[in-house]
Amino acid sequence: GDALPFAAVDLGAASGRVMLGRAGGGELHLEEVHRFPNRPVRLAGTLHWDVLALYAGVLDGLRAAGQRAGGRLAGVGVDSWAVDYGLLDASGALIGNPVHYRDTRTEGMAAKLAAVLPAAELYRATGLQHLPFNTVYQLLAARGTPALAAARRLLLIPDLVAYWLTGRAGTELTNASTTALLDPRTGTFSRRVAEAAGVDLGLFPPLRRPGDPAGELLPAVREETGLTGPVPVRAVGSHDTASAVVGVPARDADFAYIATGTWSLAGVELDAPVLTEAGRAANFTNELGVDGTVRYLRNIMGLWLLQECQRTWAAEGRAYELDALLAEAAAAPRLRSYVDAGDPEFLAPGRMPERIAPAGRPAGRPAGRTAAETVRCVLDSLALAHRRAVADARRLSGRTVRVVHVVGGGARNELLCRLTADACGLPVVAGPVEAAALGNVLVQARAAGAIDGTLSDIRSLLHRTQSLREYEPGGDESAWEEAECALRSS
Ligand code: LFR
Repeated sequence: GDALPFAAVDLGAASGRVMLGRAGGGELHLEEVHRFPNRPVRLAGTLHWDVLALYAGVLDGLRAAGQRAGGRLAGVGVDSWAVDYGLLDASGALIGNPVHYRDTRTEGMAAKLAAVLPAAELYRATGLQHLPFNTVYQLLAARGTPALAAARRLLLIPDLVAYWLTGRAGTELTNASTTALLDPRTGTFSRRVAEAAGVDLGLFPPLRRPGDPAGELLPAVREETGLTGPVPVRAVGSHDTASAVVGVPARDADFAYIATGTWSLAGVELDAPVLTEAGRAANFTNELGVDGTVRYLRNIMGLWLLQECQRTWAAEGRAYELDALLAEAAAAPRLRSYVDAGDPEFLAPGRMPERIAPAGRPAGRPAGRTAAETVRCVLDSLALAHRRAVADARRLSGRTVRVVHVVGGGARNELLCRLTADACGLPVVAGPVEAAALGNVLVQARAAGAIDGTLSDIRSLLHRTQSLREYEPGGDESAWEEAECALRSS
């Protein structure tokens, strides 16, 4: 058939966007129709998401998408970062602003849960990498608060946005798998974990899978956005990383991926979870993907390190132009200093250049001083962490990896891609930058019948239609190996 227009709402930690994707008849085309900042707000000591500002951005974006598409859309899908949620009261109203996963309220919660459910058992039950902000720890921190007491429903962020658009509530599966309350083998909630954490599973509306219907735009929403006719909303991989992995333009099965943005999510796609103790020790996660797949990966701090440096410099009146900084960083010698880009020490916002410098002296090397040296330190550190995650993913899963796909915002960072190829000793295929939005559109398009096929057919379509860039590994891999050893023993 002909290509149909779908809107993909893709909310990232730094910005939200609404993309118009046209898919069908062998075609795939994506354009950005609206982008808006996502600015967290610290209020009364707690870091929040400004979720109504985000929702306003979504409405503006849907209006823009409708205008581009002649007033009619064949569907809407919503994805965002994972883990976080809003609470609704008995009338369906939002109770307070959702708390940001970088807030410190979860400090000490892992130990508290481990006292009733040992970490090894939690891992066997949920397969999730230990991250201090996993939903289960947030709910433990919220225990006994008036907000949680008044709550009748809990909606993960993309489900909350979809609820406002449609009036229908559901819990999308790929994102539910990031709560540390879901059993990845069965795709159902774990009563045992919920009981140990004192979580009322009744707060979660029924699970739905990517591709499932999720209602239609409410008449009031259509009016506000100028859209005509019924507009179906469909569940997609509502965890942005799940959509981004759909958007990997792989040609065969032997690939690793790194979904880059605020985070780097580096790993492989599997048919079944790997719940081994070795995987737990290596801090590998089993998140659920589209079509029954498992995203076996590690969370690495990602471009957050760079974004936060820039924010600090700008606040100090030294706003640098990113391209100039990157050019200077590219000319700097490699691996002069590096840090462990997986270290939770970098999780909280603030004073990032300072926090990066003191730790960046393994083996007695000097820390970066200029902004460009700091940037170089960050990118070398990310490449090192990518190398380690790809190697661990191979080792722990037994998967063959012949190529590394870098998708998301980092795919346009040439230095990062080149260093990643060098560090991994593997070719890197970079792009698409908007992999999450593409994955969102493609899952909708398939559910709507505009395209068909398996994930691998979808990926061939991506490979044919998207512009990609290849980086062959160069330089001496042993320098990376040495740095990795130095980091491990520091
Ligand atoms: C990336 C991401 C990661 C998740 C982190 C926090 O945008 O969704 O996958 O671990 O944000 O939600």
